[in-house]
Amino acid sequence: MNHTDLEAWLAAQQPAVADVLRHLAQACVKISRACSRGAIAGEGGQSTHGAVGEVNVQGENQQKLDVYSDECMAEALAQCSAVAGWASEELEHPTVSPNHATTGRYLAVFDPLDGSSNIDANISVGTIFSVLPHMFAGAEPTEAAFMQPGRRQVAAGYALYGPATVLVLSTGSGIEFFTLDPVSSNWLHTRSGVQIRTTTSEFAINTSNQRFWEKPIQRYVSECVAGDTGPRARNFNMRWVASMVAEVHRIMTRGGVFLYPRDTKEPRKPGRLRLMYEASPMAYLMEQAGAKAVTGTMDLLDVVPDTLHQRVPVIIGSSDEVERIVGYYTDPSENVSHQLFRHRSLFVQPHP
Ligand code: FDP
Repeated sequence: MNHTDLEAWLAAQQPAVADVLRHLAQACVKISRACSRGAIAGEGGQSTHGAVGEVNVQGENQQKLDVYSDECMAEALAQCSAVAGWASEELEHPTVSPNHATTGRYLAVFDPLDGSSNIDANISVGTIFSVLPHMFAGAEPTEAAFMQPGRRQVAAGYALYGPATVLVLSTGSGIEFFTLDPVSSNWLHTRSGVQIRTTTSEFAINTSNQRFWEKPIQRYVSECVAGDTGPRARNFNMRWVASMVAEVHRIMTRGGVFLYPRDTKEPRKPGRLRLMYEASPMAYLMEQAGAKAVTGTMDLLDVVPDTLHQRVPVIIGSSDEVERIVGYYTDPSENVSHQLFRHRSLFVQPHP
């Protein structure tokens, strides 16, 4: 079967946005190569496998591949004239482009290697990215320039480094899949206009946190687990890869719902996942595929960030299930203290 490639698709996009995506895709090829080489990755005796032995800005153990992936992304974006600056999960503050800070019209935000705590186990990981307009183009971007809700994204995507490397992109007109040809390093266009089915019998959540969940989530999951003996009157299946990109890609291909809700495990944190480079880009892609993405009490794309590394509750996937969960949040009998837990409240602390 003959496939067109990424360049052919980019040629039909807005040229500056296309240029940002081209550079991001090039970085993902390098990261993919390093991931696929596992313990033998690295050059000149410098392995890129294993832990760095330090914690990053998130308070998480940094892997050498996190650092390498971050470098690949920064190197690619520094060469892109459309990008004025970028922010990474791995760095506390944004980076101003060395050459294009006052000319670039866009900002990029990314998690260079999501799910990296899985890398030693050879489980799929990925890169997630978001492209925002630079609202003050002409001036060097400050941290404030990045504080935009996900609704403003002009493009978003992820690369999944699994058995095959897949790139999923949207510029606001639907979802495209590209598959990396490891021989030619070319991204081949493998699916267009992907839509997520509205119904599903598959959910993904880390049930070891069950005792910390809010009541609507307790209700939703217990009803799924009760299966055909409970109020849903049908059986559900559960999946948990513990690698968000892999979970989202499963939902893209066969439907499902993914939940990392607010919990009381660490009350200072309003969720586990980060808004700007995990939740927002994935929410944008979900909506582009006809699915839904919420915190429980509002659409994820409407959350206005307070800080770069802000965390947020995430409930995304097949629309029938997400709407049902939202219904549980609005049901007065569930007694959720929405007002105490708004996104811009005393209970929301900056990272970690
Ligand atoms: P990781 O820390 O390995 O980068 O980004 C956070 C994340 O992975 C997600 O990819 C994943 O869905 C989640 O954490 C896994 O959380 P648990 O450890 O609670 O399973």
